Amino acid sequence: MKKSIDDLAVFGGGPLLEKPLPVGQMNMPSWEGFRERMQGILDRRYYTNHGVLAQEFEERLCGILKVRNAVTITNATIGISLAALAMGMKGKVIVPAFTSAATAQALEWIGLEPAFCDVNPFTHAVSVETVEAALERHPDATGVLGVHLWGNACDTEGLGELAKRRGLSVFYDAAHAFGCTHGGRSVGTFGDCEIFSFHATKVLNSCEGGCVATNDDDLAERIRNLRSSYGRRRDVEVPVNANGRFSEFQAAFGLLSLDDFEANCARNTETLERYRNGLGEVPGLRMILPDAGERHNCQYAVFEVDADRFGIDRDHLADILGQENILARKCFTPGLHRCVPFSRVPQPDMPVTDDLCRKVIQLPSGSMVGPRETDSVIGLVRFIHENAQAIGRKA
Ligand code: T4K
Repeated sequence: MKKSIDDLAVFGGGPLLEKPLPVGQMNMPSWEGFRERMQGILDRRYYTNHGVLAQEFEERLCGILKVRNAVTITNATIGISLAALAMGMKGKVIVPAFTSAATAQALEWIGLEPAFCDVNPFTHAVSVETVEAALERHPDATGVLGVHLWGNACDTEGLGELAKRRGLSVFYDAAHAFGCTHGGRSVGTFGDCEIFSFHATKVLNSCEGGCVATNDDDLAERIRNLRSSYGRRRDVEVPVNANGRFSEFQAAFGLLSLDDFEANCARNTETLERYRNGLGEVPGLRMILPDAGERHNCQYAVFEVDADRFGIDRDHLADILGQENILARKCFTPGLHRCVPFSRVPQPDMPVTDDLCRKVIQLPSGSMVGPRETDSVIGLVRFIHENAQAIGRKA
């Protein structure tokens, strides 16, 4: 650990860690399991088109999510696009400005207009109030795409009631929330459908990949028909044909990742607990905790940095950590209302989103982050806080 601020890499010292420590899960299967699954694919000479592994994966997903249909898709971005197409959405869709660019861009790709709303400062997610405020600006909106940020579900009851009252469709970007519950009920069963991501940085990893979960059989069938001519159960009419196929290689990786899922969640839970014990009381840091009493994948270690109380601002903190090979992520900067192509038209103020874009930092977690690495990050963040004034003077 650093003895003085002169030891910080940002001032010319050696980095704390030898190799970069990324944010994200990076859960990899065992070589033996991988080889066995790959051999099966080569033996069958069947690589894609909703093969036996994709079918097995979908069945297991349905069991875990407690949902009738889990339609696997190339990735979550394509999943959102195909789901919205299959739902027959038109015109404007209310979507939070504080989320991954993929959420809104998936709508833009299919000609829908993302109409941004602000988020709740405590949960970072959309709420009935923030959606209602956006509906005042966009009374012609036809639907709401909520995002279960950091694995904590939105107020699905409130949003469901609002949607019913206003005749809106509601669906959810659940890219962060695989294996989580809300009120004891599995995420994957809310709204018209929910879309998960199985990117390498997510707790369930099929390299790239995702699925659309829904209890609406007709909607699922339209998504299957959109996804590919293979894997359909019934032939139903869809507006255009797409390719959102999920390959056997993705399914193999996903199945192996499912085998490790419980252990990965347990490790994540320990890491978050360690961060909470080590950083929970540091002035100017607020940790975003998993919702109490819910099942949670605990995949994200997310904090808000209050520059005045912590001593330096989030950007400076991320820069110092980066030089020490701790790759913290500044989420999701800038807000989507300030990003091209959306910023080309006048956008309303999103004060909470703008504030979070200045404050929110994601610290490393996942399979590359054991107790030793977590303690290194904690020790360094505490050191930076304790020496913030001196660092500020020297910078
Ligand atoms: N909705 C939400 C709310 C989302 O957060 C996302 C994606 C989506 C929708 C769309 O889901 P997908 O269409 O991707 O299924 C990353 C991820 O690519 C993306 O999945 C994620 N959210 C987004 C927030 O972050 P990048 O491009 O900034 O990260 P990337 O891929 O460069 O990886 C981050 C770090 O991990 C790097 O330091 C390198 C390291 N890494 C990455 C990969 C892929 C590895 O060490 N090994 C690897 O295999 O977007």
